[in-house]
Amino acid sequence: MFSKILIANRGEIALRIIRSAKELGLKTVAVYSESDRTSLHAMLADEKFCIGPAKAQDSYLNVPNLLSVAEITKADALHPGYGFLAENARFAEICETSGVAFIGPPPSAIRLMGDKNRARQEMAKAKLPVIPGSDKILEDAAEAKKTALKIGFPVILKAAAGGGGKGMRICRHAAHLEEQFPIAQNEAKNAFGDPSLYLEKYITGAHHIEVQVVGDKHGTIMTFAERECSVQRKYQKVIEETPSPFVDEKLRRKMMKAVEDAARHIGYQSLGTFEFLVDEDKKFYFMEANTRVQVEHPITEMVYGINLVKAQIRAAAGEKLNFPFELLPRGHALECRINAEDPDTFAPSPGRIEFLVLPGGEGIRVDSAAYGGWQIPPHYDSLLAKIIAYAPSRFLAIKKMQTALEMTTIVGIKTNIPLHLAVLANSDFLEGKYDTGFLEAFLARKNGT
Ligand code: MV4
Repeated sequence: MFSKILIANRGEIALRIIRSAKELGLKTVAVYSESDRTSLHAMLADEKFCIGPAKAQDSYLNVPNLLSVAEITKADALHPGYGFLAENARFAEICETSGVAFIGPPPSAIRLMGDKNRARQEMAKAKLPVIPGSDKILEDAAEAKKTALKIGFPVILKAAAGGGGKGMRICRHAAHLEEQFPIAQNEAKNAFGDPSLYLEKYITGAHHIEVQVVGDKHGTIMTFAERECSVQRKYQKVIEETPSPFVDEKLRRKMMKAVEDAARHIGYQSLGTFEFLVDEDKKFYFMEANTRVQVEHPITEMVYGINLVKAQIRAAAGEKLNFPFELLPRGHALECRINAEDPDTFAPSPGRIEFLVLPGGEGIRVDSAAYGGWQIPPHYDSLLAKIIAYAPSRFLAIKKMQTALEMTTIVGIKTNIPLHLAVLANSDFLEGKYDTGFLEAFLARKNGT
């Protein structure tokens, strides 16, 4: 096992990692930017180092500074969390060659999955169903049109270097596609430094369903029951739940087995998430795989009664994955992402938290780095807290979440709690009848458009 972990992140995920490291008996090193001096992650680690100015490019993404801190503190491992450098294959390589274990999959796996088009081709070879589309990078608009006419409209243009919805374009007919192609190419080049685009059939009314996997260095692969992530706005997840009200036992087994086989095919190690679209006929299609811990991992932890970050650290240290009980999901878990934002306009709402009361009690888990009196810096994402509710049934988990949200008090900034309460009171949501089109339609109705 390692002796000291450097946490190359901030916010709730940094605390999440510090907690797990402490439970494993490991020392922790926090890094923080000049605007994060008063952040909890810096206060709760055993050691802390300022690594640069507020801008992430100068601090949390500053590789030389991170490696200097690892060297000074003699940290033998680095946990990247999510975002920042978590899916940077080059960074993972640099860590390894500097003698610091990167807590994540091997650089080759990060690189493969980071190229969304290559990942798609490789997963098709591993017998995962993929969405019909181009089998290579599209050279120009004419080639895109030819491919689209073959598979039929609507289609979606995706950036090979993108992922998570960034730089995507839905095109409903040929003229639209020809017009959007150069714009999307330019956008991809500006955002990711790579203009490469591929194309897929656009699936309407689908569910966004993902399967958690964890692998060790001895060839053990474990998969977990799905997370339903269809409640999204602008490709940002808002509410996640497990199990999905849409997935039956037969589909669940099929998806878990398919992911297990695919992960084994590429020799996957560490935590990972395979994202799928599931259509109305319950056919599932691989979309992309994430090679990091995800924001929504706690709902899986709740229904399985395990700690995925501890498993991730132990696997990175070369331990064989074993749990002292059979891994079977029980009950139902929901996560609401509480953002510091205006619930109507979605504009970020940084500022000072004047007064804070977070919920608690049996079955409620709160992952947050917020505290009363904390000044939220405006430089980072707006995730303020994750409220996770666990109960024996979906109905009871929703009731518990509603109660928790009502008993939360955040003064000084705006949050999206009113939006969560409105969704949880919606009859379609309560009946479990929602897909990827749900939130957009819900918001349009709410605003009377
Ligand atoms: C799609 C899709 C339909 N067809 N691809 C969004 C996030 C990224 N991981 C992939 N995403 C999607 N890709 C094809 N071929 C639907 C989504 C999607 C979505 C689209 C519109 C509104 C909400 C959505 C929520 C989840 C996924």
